[in-house]
Amino acid sequence: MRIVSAGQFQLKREVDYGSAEQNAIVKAIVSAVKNEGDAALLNYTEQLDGMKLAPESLRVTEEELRAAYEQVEPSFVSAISAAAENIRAYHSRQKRNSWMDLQPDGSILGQIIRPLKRVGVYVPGGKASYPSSVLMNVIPAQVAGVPEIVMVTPPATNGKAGIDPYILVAAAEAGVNEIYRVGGAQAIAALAYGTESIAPVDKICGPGNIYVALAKREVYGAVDIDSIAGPSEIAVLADDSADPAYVAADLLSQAEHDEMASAVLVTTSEAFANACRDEVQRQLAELPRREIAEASINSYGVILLVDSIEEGISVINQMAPEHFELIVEEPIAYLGLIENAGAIFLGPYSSEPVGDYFAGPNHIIPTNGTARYSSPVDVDDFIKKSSLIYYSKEALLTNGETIMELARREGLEGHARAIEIRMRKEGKAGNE
Ligand code: HSO
Ligand code: ZN
Repeated sequence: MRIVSAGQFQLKREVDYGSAEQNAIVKAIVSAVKNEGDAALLNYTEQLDGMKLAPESLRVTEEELRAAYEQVEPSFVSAISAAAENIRAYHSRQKRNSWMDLQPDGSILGQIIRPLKRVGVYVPGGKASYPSSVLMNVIPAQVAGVPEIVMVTPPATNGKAGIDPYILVAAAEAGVNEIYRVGGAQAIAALAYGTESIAPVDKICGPGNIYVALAKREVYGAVDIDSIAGPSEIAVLADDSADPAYVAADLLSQAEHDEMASAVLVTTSEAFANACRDEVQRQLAELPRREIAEASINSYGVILLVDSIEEGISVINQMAPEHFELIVEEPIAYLGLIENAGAIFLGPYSSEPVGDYFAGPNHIIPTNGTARYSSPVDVDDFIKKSSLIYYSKEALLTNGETIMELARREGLEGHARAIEIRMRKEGKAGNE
């Protein structure tokens, strides 16, 4: 890991918009499924996933779910259910209530909160097919009150025939209502437009490969989509009270996700910087996913030296990292200074995987600097709001002239007259 002074550092990775060819393929798949429904969906599933399915076999049955429970260790079932419970408890705190305010003039203003009716969650079939991410997408929707949560996933996970039983168990524990064995752009199109076998949804979320990402962009507007997550990022700000072995382990925990993941250490101590750098090398040598982690550390790993913790936080605020660990003597004292970070982990025991799996907050968090203006996935992503206006006669008569003034300023006489006709009737005509 390079050690540099904080001044010259800039982390920006390109977002992948796909090649012209990939975009063309996705457009063709999406429009075929939109126009031909199941026929195209099954065709692409045979062509691209090598699985010939009948429409009746698209949906995963209760029996298959029960069988999945037999195929996983009981310790996994209890771990995933404990995690689900924490995630549910945390997200329950985010629930919003509808509200109504009764005004003195008898009118009522309010906001009505409703869950989306039907949500689709995409679960990829490759290396990054994580049961924990199933929980993180599904539970907020469920807590929001979404009655129909649909999961789609390719008919084979990780090259093995069938859907990974760990994914199925996570889906069942999270409370998914329907599961279909379809993946890729064709699955996204089916969710967006519906087919004979899959009813259309209101929103699609969940990670996927470039074809899935492009398909989500393609169908956006017909449905809502989540934001497209980039490679994982961790930034640690530590002083020399921290244990270099802990910090190195945390940096590697994200580096192992992806060759393009980024792990950054910011520190006030040169001795600590050296110790961490050496420790990263030592631990890398022993890591099963060494190749990925090493590529990430070599390209995007860096140690930045700063003069003070305050300066370190200002570097962090500029980066707006997905995950930020603050491991200094009194981390709470600095909390007020942290402006841009998707998730904040304080102190030596809040290692990032605690958040990835278990504590309760969501692990789908804005990347690539977007924590400057956006937030982790939460219950709000699965609700919509309606404004409510009930104006009493008194309220209209009191405010009618003002409303007409604004309407006429905009040259919208029809608007003004809609008010005026009521004022007249009540004997309060405006300027004749
Ligand atoms: N750290 C990842 C989430 C994850 N970690 C899933 C383990 N499994 C999000 O950046
Ligand atoms: Zn992770």
